[in-house]
Amino acid sequence: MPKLDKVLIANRGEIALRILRACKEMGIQTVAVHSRADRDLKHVLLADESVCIGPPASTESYLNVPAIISAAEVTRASAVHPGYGFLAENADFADQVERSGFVFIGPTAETIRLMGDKVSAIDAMKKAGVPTVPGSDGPLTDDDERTLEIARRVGYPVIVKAAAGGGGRGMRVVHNEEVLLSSIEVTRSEAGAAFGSDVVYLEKFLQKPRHVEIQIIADGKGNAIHLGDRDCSLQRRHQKIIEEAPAPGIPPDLREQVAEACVKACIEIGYRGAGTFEFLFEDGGFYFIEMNTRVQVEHPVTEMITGVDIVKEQLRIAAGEPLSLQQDEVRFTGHAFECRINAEDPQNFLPSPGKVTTFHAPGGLGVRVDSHLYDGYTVPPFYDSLIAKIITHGENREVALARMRQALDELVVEGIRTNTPLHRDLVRDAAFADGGVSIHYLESKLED
Ligand code: MV4
Repeated sequence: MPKLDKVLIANRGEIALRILRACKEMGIQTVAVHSRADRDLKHVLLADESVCIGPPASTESYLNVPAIISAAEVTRASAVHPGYGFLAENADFADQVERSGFVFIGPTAETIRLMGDKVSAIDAMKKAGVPTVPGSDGPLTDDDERTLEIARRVGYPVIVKAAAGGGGRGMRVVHNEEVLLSSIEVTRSEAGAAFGSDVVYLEKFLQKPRHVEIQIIADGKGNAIHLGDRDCSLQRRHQKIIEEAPAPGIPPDLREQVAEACVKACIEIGYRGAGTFEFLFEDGGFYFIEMNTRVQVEHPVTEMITGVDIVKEQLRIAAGEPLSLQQDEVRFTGHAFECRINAEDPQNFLPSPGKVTTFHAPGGLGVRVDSHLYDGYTVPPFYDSLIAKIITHGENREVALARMRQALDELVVEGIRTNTPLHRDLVRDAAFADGGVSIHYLESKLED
């Protein structure tokens, strides 16, 4: 059984701090690796050891596999936590970490590869009884007559997606048969250039779905549980803005049934670690689209309604320990929201890096702030603009939302621009307050 006595945190910002806190609580030593632009990150200052792994550009630091493995070697770390983004879903990285004798805190490289290919992911889930979107059930071939037939059966509009894409990259909506074959060719060549694979597949295009996802944890030894669902529909250009748990207005029996199908799928594929099943939810039906094999930005809303520390579970699983609880011990309590505070111009959404002269975090009962900010910290221009997550919990959705209104009113970030004004507006939006807006709601609201 691998002993986790020292974890190298292969990430930055709020999630690196989140991982550090879980390690400290469990008595695990921490190694921070950071770029030259990130010497002043809060978790770097708090870590037991830190190693500078390269220049500011992420390609030469946080994506620099040899530099990260070397840092693990020189610090004699036992495991690597990838966080989210960067190398978190890179199967070759997971492979190299394990081949170098360290524990990769996540699923096996094989599982990451299976889920990275959306065609094989959908195939595996369908076989396990997870509901999927009607579609080509596999890659499109060069048999044009067959392709036209598939689209006719599915019904227009359809969406053509790159098997190696995901998260909104490499897809194209097709409204009629006249442009199907040419659209497939364009998607193919874009996919080939962007991902090195021109494999594409086709699905029915759902026009007004919600994005609902299910959190699972599994020990890789045949045990898996779900921690319920989240609604992440409020997004702009595939960037989530506000998430909540549970997803509002889903019938309890349906919620349970889909979550149980996800658990069964995890057991069937021997899943290890934390994972998320992404679904589109439309007209009372769930349709699996992708699986994420990492801890997600929005994991705190699930933690708030279950009391389960998902990062600690990841560390326990990596150490070969059992999950800390069984399914019948998971208690869902109340409702939680998360607002993602970005360092960006509230008018045009352009990044707004620079020195934070004042940072006052909100507080009070049911308020959690996951942020690496402090007075005098300079937000570098090289990375994504997430600077804080404001999370509120309450006994019901109304209380959690009222707490979020107050929390956002208390938040002060001076010296840089942030999207706080947008959040203050959204938490007072009537349709959002009703619950269950579609993935298109925010973008249409911003248009007028
Ligand atoms: C879809 C879809 C409609 N129908 N698939 C975008 C990100 C990627 N994870 C999958 N995406 C979509 N797939 C079918 N069959 C609409 C989207 C989509 C979307 C999904 C989730 C959250 C935000 C979105 C924004 C635009 C499109």
